[in-house]
Amino acid sequence: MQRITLTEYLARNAGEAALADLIECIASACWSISNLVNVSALAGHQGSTDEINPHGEVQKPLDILADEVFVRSCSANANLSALISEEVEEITWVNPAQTGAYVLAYDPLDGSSNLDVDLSVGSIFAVSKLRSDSAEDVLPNGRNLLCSGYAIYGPSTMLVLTFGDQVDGFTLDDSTDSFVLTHPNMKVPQQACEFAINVSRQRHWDETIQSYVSDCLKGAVGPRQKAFNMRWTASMVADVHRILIRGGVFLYPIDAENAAAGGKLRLLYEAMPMAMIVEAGGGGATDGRIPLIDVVATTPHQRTSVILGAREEIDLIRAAYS
Ligand code: P6P
Repeated sequence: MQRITLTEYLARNAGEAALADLIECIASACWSISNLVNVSALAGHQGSTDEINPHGEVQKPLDILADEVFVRSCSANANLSALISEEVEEITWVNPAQTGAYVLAYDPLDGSSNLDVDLSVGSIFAVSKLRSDSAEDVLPNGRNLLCSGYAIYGPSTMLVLTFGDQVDGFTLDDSTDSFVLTHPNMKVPQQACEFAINVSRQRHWDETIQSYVSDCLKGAVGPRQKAFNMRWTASMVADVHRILIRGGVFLYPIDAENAAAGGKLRLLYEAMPMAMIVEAGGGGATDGRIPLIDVVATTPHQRTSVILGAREEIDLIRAAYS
């Protein structure tokens, strides 16, 4: 396969030079975070801090450092107006609100509870444009996202991107410190034989999820007439990446325990970017009722039910809900 770097790829596919520049800034942030993750135990960056994030979760040292890396790397982009970070309550304005300027919603280090046990973690991001000069218009609309992507910090560091029509994966080449196209045109297999859900929450699920998972567990003699495997890594990036590589379905539904908060996962910097990616890869993504990219954001840290992956599974679950 011809060696195509991220820079060469962006020159052909990003459309606007300013967008290509912002994605290069994001890639640079992910490269820095990859290095921080690799040496976290050596640098004393494991364990927890005394800080609490906007969701009442105890912050890991690298949650804070990764957010600082994103701000430092991306604020240099003159076309960027606002940052919406999982780790910061308020929206950060790095330039005045102006029509056409970029808004970056991101989770700087997703799944950080996996850091101390050396499992894969990641960063998730979505780029949109301000629709007016009004700061009130800052919350992205899923149908207008310009670019979504994630970095996964695992045995290799990868950057996976979409502009909406296809999904392309890049692997960090440590010998040149550049991202190289290794997974062009990633597709979610239409049929699944693997589901990802935190089964310890089973007693809180609604009837639809209870019966969906129960039918999967009945295997070849059950209504699905095939055996299912199960995976749960407690790192959305790792679960979604696996689904893009070998298929499956990921579920973090709203349930009786998290319903008051609106669910567990956050819309703007977890659900929506992953929904754009999975849909661009031929899969589906829903909150159970409507496509996730149609869920309207009213607050920066809004939560949602997330069900995404193989198109066949999503259609089945949506039909069951309706
Ligand atoms: P639980 C990580 O904290 C995260 O936001 C996602 O990456 C992951 O899918 C989920 O929460 C894990 O949640 O309840 O299984 O710990």
